[in-house]
Amino acid sequence: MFIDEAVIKVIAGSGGDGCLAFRREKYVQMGGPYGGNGGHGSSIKFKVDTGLHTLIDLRYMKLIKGEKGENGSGKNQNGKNANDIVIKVPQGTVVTDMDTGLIIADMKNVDDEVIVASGGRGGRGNSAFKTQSNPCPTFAENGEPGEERILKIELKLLADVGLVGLPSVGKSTFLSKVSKAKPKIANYHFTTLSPNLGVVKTIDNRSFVIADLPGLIEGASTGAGVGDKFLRHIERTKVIAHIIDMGATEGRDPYDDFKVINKELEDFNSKLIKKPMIVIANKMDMPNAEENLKNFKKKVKCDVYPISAINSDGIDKVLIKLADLVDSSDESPLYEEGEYLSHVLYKFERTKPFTIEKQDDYYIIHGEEIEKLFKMTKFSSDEAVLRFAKKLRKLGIDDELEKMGAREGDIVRILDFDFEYRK
Ligand SMILES: Nc1nc2c(ncn2[C@@H]2O[C@H](COP(=O)(O)OP(=O)(O)OP(=O)(O)O)[C@@H](O)[C@H]2O)c(=O)[nH]1
Ligand SMILES: [Mg+2]
Repeated sequence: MFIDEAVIKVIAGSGGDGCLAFRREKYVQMGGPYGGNGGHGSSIKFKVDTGLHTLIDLRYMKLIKGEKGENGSGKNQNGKNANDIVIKVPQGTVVTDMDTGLIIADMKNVDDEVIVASGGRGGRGNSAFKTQSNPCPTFAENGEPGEERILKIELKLLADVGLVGLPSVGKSTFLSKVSKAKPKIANYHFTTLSPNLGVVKTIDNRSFVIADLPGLIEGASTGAGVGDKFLRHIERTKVIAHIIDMGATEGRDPYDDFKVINKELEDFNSKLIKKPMIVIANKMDMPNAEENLKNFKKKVKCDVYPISAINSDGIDKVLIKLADLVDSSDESPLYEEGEYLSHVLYKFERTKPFTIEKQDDYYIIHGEEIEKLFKMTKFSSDEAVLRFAKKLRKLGIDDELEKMGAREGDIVRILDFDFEYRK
């Protein structure tokens, strides 16, 4: 199984801060709260794009960061939401949270779209906290932090293009020049004994997967040479690239080669020769190649691309054509039932809101929820501090501290903030 893989850190945008403001108008007696809410931070989404076939672009992205929502402002104006960030991924992509090892997205459908890190909600401005018993609150919230994750992104690769041809025509050489794959290359037959896959990127930034297959010979469809087991791979590729030794380095006629291979493909499965196919005329650096090509072209109808794989000549044009054919292929589904990497999806559950650790006279409070609450508190007034303290009590932190034997004056720490414990 060939798997393309990328690791990316994603940080969704935090919400905009709520605003703390008061009405100050000439003839309005009791000012009153006037601060608007912050906007939502950008979430990071993955969306299937059926035009993508590999993770090559994602491999270059190390960090994807969302934008912060706009802060609220006076006159009860709410901040704007930040736009979500949408990253396109190929169909069949599986996303795992590295910290927990759990799969958070399994994107097998053409229209799948998944939030992989949620943006924070906007903090509320002081207007939002107005109640009958507290008509003029003197506190507002900061925006909620965006989710942060390190993601492993995987895609099971199936070849889009299969390279076929007689032994030693240069299939592996071609693959080695168009991808990072390093197949064995040698001037004897059957150098390649099992398929090699490579990810190709065209000069116009498209990518697809190419498979270099063991050489075929006459009778391959009935078991000659390395046999027919690799012809099955070709059944599943969208496009066939047929490589021919136009230099005739082994003394054969290139057109005979062409016929031999086509016959094997047809005998194995008549659907194979109906697939989109191009002919790659390789070894054009050989002295008699031009002459051979001229004669060959007179006899065949399909597109012929002259190249010299060894010198990397003519390769860009071939790749563009292959990408066009892959893109326009309507063959689907490419995966057979049960072939995806996984189907088990996991939803994040709320973790324990806090834990308390005692170190000397310090009580250190950890926990995603409590840290979030801390970050969202603007310690701008006594009322804000009081409200935070009330929330700690509500979460059961006071009770827990008391159980652990905390006494008046002991220091309680959350993130980088210390405060005294009071009953
Ligand atoms: N002159 C010339 N030689 C080439 C070119 N491309 C490949 N060769 C040579 O042809 C021989 C066979 O190349 P491979 O890439 O191993 O051929 P293959 O089609 O993968 O062969 P099998 O794996 O045995 O089926 C090697 O000696 C290569 O150096 C080319 O463009 N010009
Ligand atoms: Mg080979």
